[in-house]
Amino acid sequence: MHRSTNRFAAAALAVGCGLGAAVGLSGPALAASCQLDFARPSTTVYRILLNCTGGTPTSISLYAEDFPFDQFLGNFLPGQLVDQGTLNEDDFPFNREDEIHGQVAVREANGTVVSVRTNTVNRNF
Ligand SMILES: [Ca+2]
Ligand SMILES: [Ca+2]
Repeated sequence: MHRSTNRFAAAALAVGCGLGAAVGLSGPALAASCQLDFARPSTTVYRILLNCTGGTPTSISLYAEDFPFDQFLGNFLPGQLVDQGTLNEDDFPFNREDEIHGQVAVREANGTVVSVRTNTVNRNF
């Protein structure tokens, strides 16, 4: 009985150390960050513009901020076109300003992929 309890404690300790090491490696000074913006090549679509430091963006999940829950809009590639209607997330009953942010998968120089939240773009899409 004691033996299994100790084994569990050791496993928990190992997991705890692993998390600590991961946090240490991606500390504030080295953390990747991404700036989100949209270009409008035509009236019906927008192009996703991502400017990331600390790594290369590989994909982005877009979300619309809607209290109390964020609405998932879909997974996209950097530079991909998105329909205007998708980004116009507050369109009923009033067409209000829309709030879009992204969660980006960024590949760091050492090959590690981290998840980075972008700024929020407030615009009438
Ligand atoms: Ca909203
Ligand atoms: Ca809107």
